[in-house]
Amino acid sequence: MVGGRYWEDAPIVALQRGSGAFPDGFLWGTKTSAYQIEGSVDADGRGPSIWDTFSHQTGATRNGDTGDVACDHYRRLDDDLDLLARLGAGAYCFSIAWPRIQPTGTGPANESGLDFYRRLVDGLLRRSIVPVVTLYHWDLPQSLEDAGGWVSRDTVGRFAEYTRIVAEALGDTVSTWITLNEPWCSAWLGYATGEHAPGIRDHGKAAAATHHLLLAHGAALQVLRATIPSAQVGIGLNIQPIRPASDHDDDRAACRRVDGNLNRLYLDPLFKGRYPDDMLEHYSGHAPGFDVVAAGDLETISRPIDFLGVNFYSPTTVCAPTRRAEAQAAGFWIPEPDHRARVGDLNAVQVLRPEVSRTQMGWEIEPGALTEIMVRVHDEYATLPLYVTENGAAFDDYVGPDGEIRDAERIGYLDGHLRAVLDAVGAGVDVRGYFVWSVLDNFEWAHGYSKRFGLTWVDFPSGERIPKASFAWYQRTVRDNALEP
Ligand code: GCO
Repeated sequence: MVGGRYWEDAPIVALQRGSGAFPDGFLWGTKTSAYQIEGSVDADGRGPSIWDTFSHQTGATRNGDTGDVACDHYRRLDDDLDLLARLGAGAYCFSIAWPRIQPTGTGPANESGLDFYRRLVDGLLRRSIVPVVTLYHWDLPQSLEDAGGWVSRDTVGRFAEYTRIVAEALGDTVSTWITLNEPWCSAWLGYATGEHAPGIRDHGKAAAATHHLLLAHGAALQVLRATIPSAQVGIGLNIQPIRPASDHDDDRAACRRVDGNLNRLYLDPLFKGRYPDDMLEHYSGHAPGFDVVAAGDLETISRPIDFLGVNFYSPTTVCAPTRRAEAQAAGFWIPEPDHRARVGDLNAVQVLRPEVSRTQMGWEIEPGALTEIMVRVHDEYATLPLYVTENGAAFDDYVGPDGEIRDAERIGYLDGHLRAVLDAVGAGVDVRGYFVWSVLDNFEWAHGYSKRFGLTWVDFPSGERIPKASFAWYQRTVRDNALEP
């Protein structure tokens, strides 16, 4: 809308606010991932992953930080399990490090690697916490990357093999499985922008990686169905509303491209069994791109899943690169250097609304956008159960002179997004649970240890854990199955 501010005229998802009470049986949880917390990267036969290699490259991460030690969770497992028990949330989602199970990504299982996860699962069950397993949260064995990584179709077969090993080892005790966490990040941050491991910058490879990741999801789903017939299986996607900075055709076209890359490129194959035509066309000039798609693949990818995991942090607004001046004149802020890397090759520029608060990551805080994306999945794709499998925020936390961490901003963020979940439930979306990212401050990928997302402060040099104010707040929320008024 030329001359106006898009968001002033934007439709607001205004639904009846209820009592703050959640449905009976609502699953409360927290989530972590292996490389971000475990450390002990050489212990008990673990092989190197692409994140070990990448984080040790000069300039790849903030401050040169690596996951070598991280939260030292591998060695502090029992204490962390006690911390989870103290929190009182009924579920905990963690990921399995593939290079602990198969150090080179193929061959027989490394039993001592499996033992760690057996101990973790047993420890959770003894504390009456439901384990939710993510099979892949970005730590591909380095040997597989050396053989082509997700650009190679062979990795799909390797992932199915790994899934079978884990399913056979944990199938008796784990019933909820997430095949992949955020395949968009693996493909586009890993192979297109190079911000993440393996640090490659090639859009054709990122497109091929997208397909192979989705195919790996489909292959793992088949293995899980065959090995654990009663398993509940889903995938975790980082989906979010994308808005145009104005009604101008060029901004709308930019918005559609970003939405295609981030949302439809994953939702369409999973739920409709096809890739969006505009995206196939967009990447047609890039090799190998979607030329890697073979007959039958989309049937494998679109086999029914039991739930969708929604990882949500923020919505995104974009304009066309030719319309930066108009966007600025309309009041948007365009960070310099802009965030174009995030939406590389899409001919779009991310813009920010100056009056909307942001987290320490620079991500706009708009809880209603979570309602919006869940309603969209429900209306446009499928009515299957949804879990918010990640939601949370990094803020500039610090330990006060009295030893307390008063992270009121995080409590506000979580409270707002949980109300957005209730709005989605009120709108008829079957939301079954919510997982906070994260229970501990941890290794935030390329940002190293500079971004703290935890309900618990981690003093990285000593490993000491100090629950923040948000920890106590989440304890109460979980206990009451309701938000405070
Ligand atoms: C992601 C990952 C997590 C992050 C979290 C905060 O979404 O990037 O799943 O590993 O740490 O989302 O950025």
